[in-house]
Amino acid sequence: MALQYFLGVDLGAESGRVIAGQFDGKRISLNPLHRFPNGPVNLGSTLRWNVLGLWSEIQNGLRLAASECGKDIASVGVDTWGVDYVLLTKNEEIVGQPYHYRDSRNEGVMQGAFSTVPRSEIYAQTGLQFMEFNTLYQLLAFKQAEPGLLKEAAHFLMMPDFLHFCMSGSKVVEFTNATTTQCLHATRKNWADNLLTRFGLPTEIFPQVVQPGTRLGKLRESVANSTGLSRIEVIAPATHDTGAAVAAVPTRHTGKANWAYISSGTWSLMGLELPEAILTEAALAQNVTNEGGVDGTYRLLKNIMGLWLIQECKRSFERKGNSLGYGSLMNLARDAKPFRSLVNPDDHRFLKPTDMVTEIRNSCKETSQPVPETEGEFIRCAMESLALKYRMVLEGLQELSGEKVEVIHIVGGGCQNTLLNQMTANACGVPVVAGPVEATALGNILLQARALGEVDSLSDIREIVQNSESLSEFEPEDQTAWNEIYSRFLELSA
Ligand code: LFR
Repeated sequence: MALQYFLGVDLGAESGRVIAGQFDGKRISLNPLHRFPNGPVNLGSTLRWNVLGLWSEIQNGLRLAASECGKDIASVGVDTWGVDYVLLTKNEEIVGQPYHYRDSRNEGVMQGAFSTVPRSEIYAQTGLQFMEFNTLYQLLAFKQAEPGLLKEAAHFLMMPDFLHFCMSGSKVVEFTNATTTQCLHATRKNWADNLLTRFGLPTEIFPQVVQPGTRLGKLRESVANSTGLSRIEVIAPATHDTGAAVAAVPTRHTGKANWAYISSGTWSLMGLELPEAILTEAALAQNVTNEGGVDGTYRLLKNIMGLWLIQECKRSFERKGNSLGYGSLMNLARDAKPFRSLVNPDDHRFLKPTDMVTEIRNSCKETSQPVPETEGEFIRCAMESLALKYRMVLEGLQELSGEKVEVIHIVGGGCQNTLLNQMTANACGVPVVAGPVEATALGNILLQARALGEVDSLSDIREIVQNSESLSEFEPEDQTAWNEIYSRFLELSA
C-alpha cells in the first residue's frame, strides 16, 4: 500500500497530543505534532475541564498536520480518559461547564444511589466497578444540584464524542467509553434504560452507541477551511484510552487469557482480555470492572491509583521548592531502603489530596510504620506499594477467570519506569514486557486504519505494533523479600 497518515488525538488528564501515524501496511511510525497541557480548572469550589481550550489546541494540531503531512492524511480520531461527559441542548449549545471527575460533587452520591437501586443489581446490569466518579453518579449529582439545567439537555456525549462532534457534527457515543459510564448494559451493549429510568434520568438524551472503528463522517467544512486539511474522515477508534491501549498490547496470544496488561499512566489499569463479561458475586466482591473492548472483548480490570501517587508527590516537592525531575526521583527511590513503609495505593485519601506527601505521611503514622522523610523514601514507598497492589489484583483476576497469567505487558508512559517494571516482575513472580510507550495512540491510529480496510484484525494490529516498536523484558529476581512483605501489605489493604 502507499504510505498513508492517520491522525490520533490522544488526551490524558495531564496533557493532550495530536500525533500523525505513518503506515506502510506493515509498520507504523508515530510523529507527535503538537503537545499541550490539560488539567482541572478551578471554578469556585469545583473542578472543570476547559473543553473549548482543548478543541482549540486540537485545531492547532490539525493545522500542523495539514502543513507537515499534506494530502496523504486519511482520517482523524480521538481518545480520552473515561467517565466525563458534555451535555448539549437541542440547539447544540453546551449545557453548563463540563466537570472533572475528581470534582467533589460526587462524594456520597454513589452510596445514596444504592437505596434507589441496590448495588448488586447495578452490578448485574452494568458489570462496572463502583467508583464514585462513574458517570452515573456524576449525572445524579448534577440532577440533584441543577435539575433545571439537566432538563435543557438533549444530547449526552462523552468527551471524545464531543470532540468528534466538533470535528464532524456527529452525535453518537462510542461503545468502549460508554462502558465506563455505568449507564450501559454489559451484555446487551446498549443503554441500561431501565436502570436510568429508576434513577429518574432522562433516557432520551443518550444517543446511538457505535462500535470502535465507526466512520462518523467527513471533517466539517469550516474545520477543513480553518486548518488547511481536506475533508478527511472522522473515525471513532476505541475512544476510551484504556481500550485503545489494550488493542495495541503486543501479545501473540489474542484470544487467550494467559497474559495480563497494565496500562500505566496517571492510573494503572490492570486486567485481562476476555471473551465474556464476568458478572458473578465473586467479581462484585472484588469490585472488578468489565469494560468493553474491541471486537466484543471485555477488559476484566481494576483501576489502581497508579503514577498519580508519584505525580502528586512531585508536585508536593515542587511546592516546597524542590524541583527534581522524574529521572532524579527514580534514582533517589532506587537508593532508598527497601520496604521501609507501605500504603494502600487505593485508599480514598489519595484520590484528590490537597498534599500527597502529607497523606502518605499520615497513612504511615496511622498504621504505625516509619514515616518517610526523604524524597527517595516517599517515592520508594509509593512504588513498592503499587507493585504489591499489582500482585494482589493479579491474584484476584486469576481467581475469577481460572486462568494462569504467564506474562504481564506494561504499556503507556509508565512503562518507561524501569524500577517499577522490575518491582512488578519481582512482586508478581512473572516476567514483564514493557512497551510500547505510545500504546494508546497506536491503538487509536491502527483502529482507524482497520476501519478503512488497511488492517484486518485485532491480532494484525498487535503484530504491526510488534514489528514497529522495541520492547524490554524484565525477569523476576529473588522474590523472598517480596513474599515476606506481601502479608503486611494485605493487612494494610484489608
Ligand atoms: C485512564 C482512565 C481510566 C478511567 C479514568 C478516569 O486514563 O481512562 O480507564 O477509569 O481514566 O476516566
